[in-house]
Amino acid sequence: MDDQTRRRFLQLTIGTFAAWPFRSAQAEQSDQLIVHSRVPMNAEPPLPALVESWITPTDRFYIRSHAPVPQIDPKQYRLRVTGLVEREVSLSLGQLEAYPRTDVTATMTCAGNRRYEHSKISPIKGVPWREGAIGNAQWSGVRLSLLLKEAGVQPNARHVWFEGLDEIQREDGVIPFGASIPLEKAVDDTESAPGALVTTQMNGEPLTPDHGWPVRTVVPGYIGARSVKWLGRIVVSDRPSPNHYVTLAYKVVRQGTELEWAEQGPIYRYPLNAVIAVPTAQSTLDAGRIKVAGYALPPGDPDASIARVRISADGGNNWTTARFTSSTEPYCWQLWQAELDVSPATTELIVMATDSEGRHQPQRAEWNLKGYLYNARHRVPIRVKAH
Ligand SMILES: Nc1nc2c(c(=O)[nH]1)N[C@H]1C(S)=C(S)[C@@H](COP(=O)(O)O)O[C@H]1N2
Ligand SMILES: [Mo]
Repeated sequence: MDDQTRRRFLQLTIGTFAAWPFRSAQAEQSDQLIVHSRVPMNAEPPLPALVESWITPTDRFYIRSHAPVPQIDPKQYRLRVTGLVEREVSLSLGQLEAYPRTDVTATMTCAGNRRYEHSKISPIKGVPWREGAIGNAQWSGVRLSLLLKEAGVQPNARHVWFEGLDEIQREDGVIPFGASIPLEKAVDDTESAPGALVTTQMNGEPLTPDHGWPVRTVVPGYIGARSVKWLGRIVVSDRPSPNHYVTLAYKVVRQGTELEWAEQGPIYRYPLNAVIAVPTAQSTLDAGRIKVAGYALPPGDPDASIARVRISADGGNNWTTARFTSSTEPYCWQLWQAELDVSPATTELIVMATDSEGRHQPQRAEWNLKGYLYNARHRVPIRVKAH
């Protein structure tokens, strides 16, 4: 452990003991994770473990929850589809599972992934995510479009709201987590990816409590906040959800004036991103040829993919093209590796991804008040010893 890791570990351990009486089965799941808070659970995997496999094992998948996992009785559970529909639908778990199923592999990432780096520009409140608030899983469930067809959408419908069964304590009372997506996205199905999936399984197993058991939405291409866990209700509406996490949180604002909050729309898609996972920051390496590995995320745009990932060991003067070690699937990250030479003069590695539309990862990310969507070229400081 280096000093930074040790300090972090101590902080986290203290956090654990403070939350000890509330420790539950959820905690065991996080053995593989760096825990930012236990109640609610917020945790991410260390980077080298994250890029070991294209599909992220569930016990290495980041967890981002705003409140403790709600207690749900599977026998009493009903998923309701209501609002601007011809007929309200209310489904037990058994009824939901009887619908035709769709499998999709999709990457989920928190809008706050890499917030820690944003915070170095100017401090930001919120979970200090490193680069691990991202994972790629196989999700299985029922296409949202199928449930909407079943309910019959009225002509003036424009948005679909998702409401969780969790109870988030806020100054103005207790609210569930909520999200909404445009109706066009809800029905934007392709053969390989649904616009949105009402999911009951992750990586071939029932969802775990931390990841939304028994039912969550998964919205490929959108920030994680639009994939609502512990889903209780789907509401079809002529407007976006009035839930706090749509009307206020998850917006890119810089000053935070009331006018700015009102003017900015909710974030939906995530941007192009790439991160170096190996070597980790502050590593000491021998001079010569080294292996570099990481992930690259195409933007959550139905037509985009990753075209190129390049690494520089000299501040961006020379670039080495990485090779992909995973396949190209829509709305999925790609893992990559590169070999390059370093010398005692090398102080930093930089990655830059380019997408199929020719867009590069930016040199700098524009700071914003909540620290969302940080996607600047990832820079990893290293030390290189002479032979
Ligand atoms: N009900 C509910 N759904 C939620 C959240 C939550 O706190 N409550 N967090 C959201 C956020 S911000 C993210 S990034 C993803 C994280 O999903 P995961 O914990 O399965 O990784 O869930 C989203 N869905
Ligand atoms: Mo998130």
